[in-house]
Amino acid sequence: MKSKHVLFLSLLLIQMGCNSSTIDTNLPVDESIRLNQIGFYPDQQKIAVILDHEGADDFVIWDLEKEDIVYEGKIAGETTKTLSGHDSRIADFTPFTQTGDYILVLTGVGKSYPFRIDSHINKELGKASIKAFYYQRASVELDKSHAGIWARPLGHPDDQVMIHPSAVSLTRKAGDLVSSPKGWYDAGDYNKYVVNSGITVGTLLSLYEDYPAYFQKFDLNIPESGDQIPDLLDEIRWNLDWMITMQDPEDGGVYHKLTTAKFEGMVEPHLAVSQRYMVAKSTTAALDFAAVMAQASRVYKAYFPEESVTYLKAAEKAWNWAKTNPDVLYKQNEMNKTFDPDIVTGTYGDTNVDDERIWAASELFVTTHNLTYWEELEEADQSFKLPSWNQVTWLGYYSLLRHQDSISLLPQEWMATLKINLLAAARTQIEGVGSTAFRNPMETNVRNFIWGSNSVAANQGILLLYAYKQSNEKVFLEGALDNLDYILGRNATGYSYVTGFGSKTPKYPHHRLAESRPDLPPLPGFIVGGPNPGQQDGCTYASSFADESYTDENCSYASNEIAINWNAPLAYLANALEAISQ
Ligand code: G3I
Ligand code: 9MR
Repeated sequence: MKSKHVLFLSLLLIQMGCNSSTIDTNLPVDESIRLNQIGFYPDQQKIAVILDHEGADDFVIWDLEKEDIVYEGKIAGETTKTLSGHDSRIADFTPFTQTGDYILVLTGVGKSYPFRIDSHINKELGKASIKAFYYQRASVELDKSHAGIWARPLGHPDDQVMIHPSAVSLTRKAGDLVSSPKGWYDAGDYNKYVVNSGITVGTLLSLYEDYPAYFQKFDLNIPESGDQIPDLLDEIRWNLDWMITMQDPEDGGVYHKLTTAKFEGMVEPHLAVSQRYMVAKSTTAALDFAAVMAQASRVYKAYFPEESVTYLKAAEKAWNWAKTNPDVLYKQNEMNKTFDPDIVTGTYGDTNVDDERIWAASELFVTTHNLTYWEELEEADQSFKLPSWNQVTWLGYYSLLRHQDSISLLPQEWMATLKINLLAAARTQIEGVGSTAFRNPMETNVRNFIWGSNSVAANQGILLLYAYKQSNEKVFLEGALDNLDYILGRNATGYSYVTGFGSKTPKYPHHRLAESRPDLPPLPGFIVGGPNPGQQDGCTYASSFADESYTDENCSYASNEIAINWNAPLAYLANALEAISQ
């Protein structure tokens, strides 16, 4: 240890009134200091939450390179209670703006995990959150040059997918084989579900549409890197190539999912070889498909004009199918009474298709300007609803707002209402944040803690970024940063919930790709589901409080699984913040 460092620690210990012989000069990390474990932008807010430790009021920021104190601060006086009853106070060091690597030292207590202040603080996270999709690719070998230690043989060619009796049509009998390769594995399991792919692709395409310039030079080191197309669009195409095969070419209907009958074991993809099935068409799948294909049609037009036409035709065909089949819901339990074999994998069942219809109509309208689609929207519910796989209204409305200049034929009043509702929801989102224990929109309502709650945090961040874009009010940008701070460590468990990003990160995610290779660190860049008091997996949790209902155990699919629809909003949040900060 450098002599200056020893001197600092000695001075600190004297200042703390401690006997240096009773304290190790390597101060321990104290987990009651909760902060973003990646770090902060120089000119933005920087706060840590300190739990308990009454009487410890002083803190310093210690520069790890200079080995020096660079900032001294006092913890704010007001105390808030966490859900489980801890006292929470705030250490605010926003005025400190110097780039570098630091720890926060709470005098007399201990130090925080390290963090960085940097004008590109979320760049690597942003990339990794999209590279994660490459790791989820089906039907392809991942080679060393792109996947490094996570290289693996080809799994799930999906060129012999069996038509399940629930999916029979005039031209496809039960037992027929069809080809439906590529796509991303949905989550910790290896199945592919159209509904969940829908919101995932929609969120990623919107990220591109919102910040196209940022993605022009954005190298993901994927096999397509170096071609004429932005890497983000190359990666999304891997899934679009699969999605388009989920449409029955005969009638335009879209199968709900491509799946094994039961979940596979915790084995590598090339060893997970059970028969895969095309299962039941559904209205939700058709409309989500229509929305995605309509959006893809305009996004890829400049790069692949022919595919752009194909995408739009596919979208219109799916839309028309949904028109004549408006309420074909996916009900797995009922289906299993009629058809063999039983299908017991993810359901993504949804009893309301109004939001899927709004999303599809919005995307089709933006792409075609055809007033038929506007007619579907004219009377539609315009109230704000945070996007999730079963609530996609605002994926469509975000698109309408993004393209408001090119769709000026819509009644101004109707568009104005959308904007008003967006801003009001964003304001509600940040209202009360100041009195929550972790200074976060998540904690303003205990109902935010559902299965996949971390994606609620990310989607809240997206809402706030749209509000920021529409209004330029900095308070919304700050709210979005609060959401990312929450995800990366300023929360009730002290985890940074993204694998490989931060000091205390998930090591045992419910993720077959990772669990089947326990010799390797978990694949990086994946956000886990997060606190979920439902605890439906029956694993052992250390706490039953909503915001602490998380366990870093392989068994915990209800709190520690990964999923594409959770990574997409993380990717949006991290990359949009980078794009905005450039
Ligand atoms: O709709 C009700 C709502 O009315 C109620 O207030 C709320 C209270 O918790 O529950 C809501 O239902 C929940 C539903 O998600 C919608 O959010 C269910 O309790 C909850 O069990 C359900 O969890 C879903 C889970 O599958 C089980 O079906 C998750 O959203 C969904 O992300 C997850 O997805 C799985 C796939 O099936 C398979 N692949 C992995 C993937 C991730 O775990
Ligand atoms: O591994 C499955 C995970 O991807 C799903 O999200 C979860 C809920 O549908 O189910 C997991 O599979 C479990 C199954 O439901 C019950 N038996 C144990 C399986 C995990 O080991």
